[in-house]
Amino acid sequence: MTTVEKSTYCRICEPQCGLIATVENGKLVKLRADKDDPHSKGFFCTKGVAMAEVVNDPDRLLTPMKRVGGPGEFEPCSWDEALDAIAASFQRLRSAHGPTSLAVHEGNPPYFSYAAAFWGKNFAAALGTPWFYGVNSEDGASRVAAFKMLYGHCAHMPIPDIPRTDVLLMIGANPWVSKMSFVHDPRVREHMTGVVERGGRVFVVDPRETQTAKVFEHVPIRAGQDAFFLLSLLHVILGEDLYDKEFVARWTTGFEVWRQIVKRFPPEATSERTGIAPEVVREIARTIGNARRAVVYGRTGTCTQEFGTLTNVLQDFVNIVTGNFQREGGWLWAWSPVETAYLAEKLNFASFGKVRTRVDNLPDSYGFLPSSALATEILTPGEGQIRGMMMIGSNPVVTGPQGQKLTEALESLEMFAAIDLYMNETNKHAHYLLPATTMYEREDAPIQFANRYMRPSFRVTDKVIEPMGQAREEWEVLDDVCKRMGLGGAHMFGIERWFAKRGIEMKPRHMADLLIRTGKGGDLFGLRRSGWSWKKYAEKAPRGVVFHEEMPIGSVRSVIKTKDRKIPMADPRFIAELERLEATPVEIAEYPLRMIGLREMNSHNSWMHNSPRLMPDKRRHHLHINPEDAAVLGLAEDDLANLASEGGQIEVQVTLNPEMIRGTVALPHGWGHAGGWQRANAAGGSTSNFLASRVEALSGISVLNGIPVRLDPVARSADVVAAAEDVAADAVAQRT
Ligand SMILES: Nc1nc2c(c(=O)[nH]1)N[C@H]1C(S)=C(S)[C@@H](COP(=O)(O)OP(=O)(O)OC[C@H]3O[C@@H](n4cnc5c(=O)[nH]c(N)nc54)[C@H](O)[C@@H]3O)O[C@H]1N2
Ligand SMILES: Nc1nc2c(c(=O)[nH]1)N[C@H]1C(S)=C(S)[C@@H](COP(=O)(O)OP(=O)(O)OC[C@H]3O[C@@H](n4cnc5c(=O)[nH]c(N)nc54)[C@H](O)[C@@H]3O)O[C@H]1N2
Ligand code: SF4
Ligand SMILES: [Mo]
Repeated sequence: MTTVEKSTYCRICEPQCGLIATVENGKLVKLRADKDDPHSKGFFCTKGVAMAEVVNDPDRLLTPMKRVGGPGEFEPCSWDEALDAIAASFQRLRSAHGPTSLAVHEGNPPYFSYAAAFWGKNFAAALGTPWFYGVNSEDGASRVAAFKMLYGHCAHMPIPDIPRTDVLLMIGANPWVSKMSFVHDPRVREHMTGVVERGGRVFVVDPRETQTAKVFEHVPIRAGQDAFFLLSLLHVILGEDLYDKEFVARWTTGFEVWRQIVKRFPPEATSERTGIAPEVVREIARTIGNARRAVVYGRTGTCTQEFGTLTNVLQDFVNIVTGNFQREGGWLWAWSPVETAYLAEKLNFASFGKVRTRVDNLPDSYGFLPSSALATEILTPGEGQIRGMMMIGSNPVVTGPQGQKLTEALESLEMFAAIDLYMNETNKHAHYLLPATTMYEREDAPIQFANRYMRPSFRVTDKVIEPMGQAREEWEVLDDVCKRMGLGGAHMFGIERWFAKRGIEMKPRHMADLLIRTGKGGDLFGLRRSGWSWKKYAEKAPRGVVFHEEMPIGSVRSVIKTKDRKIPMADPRFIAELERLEATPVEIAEYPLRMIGLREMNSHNSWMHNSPRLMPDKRRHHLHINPEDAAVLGLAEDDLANLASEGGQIEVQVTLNPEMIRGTVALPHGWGHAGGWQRANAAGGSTSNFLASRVEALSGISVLNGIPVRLDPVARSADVVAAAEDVAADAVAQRT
């Protein structure tokens, strides 16, 4: 038996922890933390280690499959048969109805492969369709919209300089579980506790007393009311002259408009909506305003909500008016050894509103159209109706809104092909399933993420094992389909496709090496002796390089790319959203509770639930509810209840959780499986997003947090009801 250990890195979530893979006779048998990795220094999590179970999962898709019956009824077929059929059908649709009859949908996991991330986009360009969909609409679309409107660009995003800040206001993020997002650093816990150790403060604004909130100062807030909290924060900062007048005068326009607006929002006027006491708001505002260095950071909790864009804008306003902008300890545009953001900006990849959906007129964001538009676009006749689709590693029936309606649309497609590790709840409706390699069966480099490292780092990895079964990399499959369609290959530009037809082609590795060598850390093809190339990383620094322990800071001017090089604070779209916010009622009588999500340590969106390590037999899906709310409804631990919103209805099992603020319930997403993953299917649960039906029109983001819901116990025996009434009476007695 031959056993080898190989250094590689995890690409499940954003920290990209260094791991050691143990390979026995060509089989990946174990993954463990790598304490010698200079970037992660031994940090890892259970999901990273459990990935070995996914790689070897007997339920994994390892041969191409062809649909032979109803949804989920497939039989193995050859690659040639599958690719020929897909290419012929796409070609037929393209000739008969034009390229806009085709669409591509890319999920989150393939975005973690640099080749799949770029070639997905290339594929759509080669087909000639503008319909490139993705899950950014369930993730960061509103943040992208806010950045685009404020700074004129979004490919290069600001990150919080936590290692050097004195005050961190974290809103709607839970890095103790998520490990942080839109910023990469495995050591984020240390950076955050470091703030407090240096005598600073960390506030965590969240409707739930999360794992992160427990470690720092928790500020409970009613779901979806963050904009009001931020307006009051700005009221105090501006009213008490705690802002940076010089910065505001030099770099912004429209400040005066907001100075007037926020006067209307003293903390006393918003506390009923937010649930935050006025003195708490004042305390946070003064702490930020008086700090030498402070930063506000929000993530999915404030992105995927009814006023996602406005909330993101207001978060940034706090960073802007306090001058904590492109300076130490503030909101920073990271230095990067590889300038992917520059390229993305130049090629207009990271666009916002460049394309709009045909029927609902929703914008693309970061180049991705919103999943919520898919069903309508497939079902509505007319020019540009989607008839053929390529789906690359996504599961919008579970992870996007109104999945129960999407299935019908998917069944009506003339050609639906999907590249995935599994048959999931979405691609079970496909005509062809194509097996993808996992991250350990391909080379990689974090090219697409390089601009967001908290401590600028870079590395490459070779594949750790050969592709399992007949699995292929996404880019190869996409390229092959294009070739079979006579398009030359999956390339962005006509000239590249022209050369490809003549055998001269840019492969992912060529592109990667070009980006590496011409970036700030690159060897400029020999001109910079100390610089790096792919080969040099692989040979001289297989665990990677940390370029800077402390982030170098560029100029303010370099990151504001609006025409007049100022931040337009009074963009009419912000003002219109504020009006809409003020006109929105707090309570909807029929739906008295608000539902939010709950990202679990041992789940990763919808795709890791088949791992025995992550999904032991006893693990269950629960709706988390404050015990007092439960008592009032007559619900006890593990009771079943109907959970309904204006978008749908599901059955849930409740768990009483005092971490929940009253009036807000939390349901983990990604459950309710019915795919080809046996353990995941057996785990039960229900799909939270069947209840999600609203979309924020400004950015196209789905509203997944703060959804108005009602909860009703399912009919139960008289005994149980009587007992529940006693509990409710006790709870009421205790309160009065
Ligand atoms: N274990 C695990 N880790 C993951 C993932 C996973 O599925 N599992 N997914 C990865 C992905 S794809 C992403 S994008 C990142 C996301 O990274 P994060 O955004 O940090 O992840 P969440 O845990 O969803 O944090 C959102 C927080 O917002 C809170 N929240 C909900 N509604 C509101 C609200 O109205 N106001 C406020 N202020 N807070 C609210 C929630 O209670 C929650 O604590 O995580 C990544 N990491
Ligand atoms: N209610 C609610 N809904 C949410 C969220 C939330 O917080 N609350 N979070 C949202 C967020 S932030 C995100 S990013 C989305 C994710 O949404 P999606 O990307 O749609 O879902 P995932 O579960 O991440 O995985 C999709 C598919 O990718 C496959 N896959 C895994 N690895 C690979 C690979 O290497 N190659 C290929 N081709 N396929 C692979 C998996 O088998 C799975 O079928 O979910 C969103 N949905
Ligand atoms: S934290 Fe994320 S990147 Fe690190 S091991 Fe866990 S899943 Fe992988
Ligand atoms: Mo995400």
